[in-house]
Amino acid sequence: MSTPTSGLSQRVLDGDPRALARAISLIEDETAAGTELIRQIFPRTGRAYLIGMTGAPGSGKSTLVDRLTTEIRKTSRTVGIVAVDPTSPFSGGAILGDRVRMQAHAGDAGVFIRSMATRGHLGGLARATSEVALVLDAAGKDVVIIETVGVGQDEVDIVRMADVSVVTLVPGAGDEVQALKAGIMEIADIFVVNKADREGADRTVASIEANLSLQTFAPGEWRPPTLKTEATTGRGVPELLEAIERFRAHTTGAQSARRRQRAEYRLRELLARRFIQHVEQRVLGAGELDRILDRIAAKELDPYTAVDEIMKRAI
Ligand SMILES: Nc1nc2c(ncn2[C@@H]2O[C@H](COP(=O)(O)OP(=O)(O)OP(=O)(O)O)[C@@H](O)[C@H]2O)c(=O)[nH]1
Ligand SMILES: [Mg+2]
Repeated sequence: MSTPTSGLSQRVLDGDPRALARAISLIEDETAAGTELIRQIFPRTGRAYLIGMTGAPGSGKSTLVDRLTTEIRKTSRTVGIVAVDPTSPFSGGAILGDRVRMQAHAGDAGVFIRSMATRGHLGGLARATSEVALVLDAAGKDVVIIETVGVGQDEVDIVRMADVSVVTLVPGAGDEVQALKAGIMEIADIFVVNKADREGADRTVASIEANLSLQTFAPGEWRPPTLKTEATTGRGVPELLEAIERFRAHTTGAQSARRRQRAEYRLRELLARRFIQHVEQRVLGAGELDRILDRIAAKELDPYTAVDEIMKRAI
């Protein structure tokens, strides 16, 4: 193929870090070249193991990801990291912070780190993140870690796309267990109480366990373990990697179903987006959407009737 990205795709497949950075920017900016790139690399994806790491802001996710990466590198496997920067629209502090915290791997060619701002991805952050994960996968990274703050639906969707979801809490977070999005609690495959050097770690573990005991697990079904870590010193991190490996072994049979689910989610999301784009660009006339909205606001039109009419014209 002689599309402009094919050279780039090849360099991505070769694992060239500059090409990776460029490819990720194309995806982040939602360009046609980014889409073309995904098309080209897609057949070469599916080898990487995706670890989703989520939890409250400041709970130590980045520090933990850094330590976990060190642990994974001991087994010579390569690692790609995507840190989704939750807060700052201008990417200042948090991203800089991630860089500093993950500096241990700065000179390691087996590790690629990228931060992504949430800006510009309204509703599409999960898609952009999953596409970045595809790029790192295609580039041959054995493990891809996605770090995101567990605050919203987008984040739940991101972590749902991973092969394993790790949820991080901190001591004194008895209330936080309640406060954390129910969705996040439900998707956890492994719980981590980080900052275990602090007072109250055991109480937090107990409150997670109490929460888990309300659920029933079928015989042979995975019951999320709760581990204590101290990311700053690395204590408990080998055990975290062990738990991840245990989960992986336990779910090899179910992995393809989980990935199929992921593919379904992606397909539906993409289809919905394309359809809405089609309606906006080809079906509705200029300013028509606004006029429909005005009529809905004025209660002259209900949204169901509006959608029925648009559907009739679109199909
Ligand atoms: N005492 C203690 N501090 C920790 C531990 N792990 C991380 N920290 C500190 O907690 C702060 C936040 O750590 P980060 O790794 O940036 O946390 P994060 O969850 O990635 O933060 P955001 O991405 O901003 O949500 C830093 O100052 C870390 O040094 C720990 O085990 N014990
Ligand atoms: Mg972080």
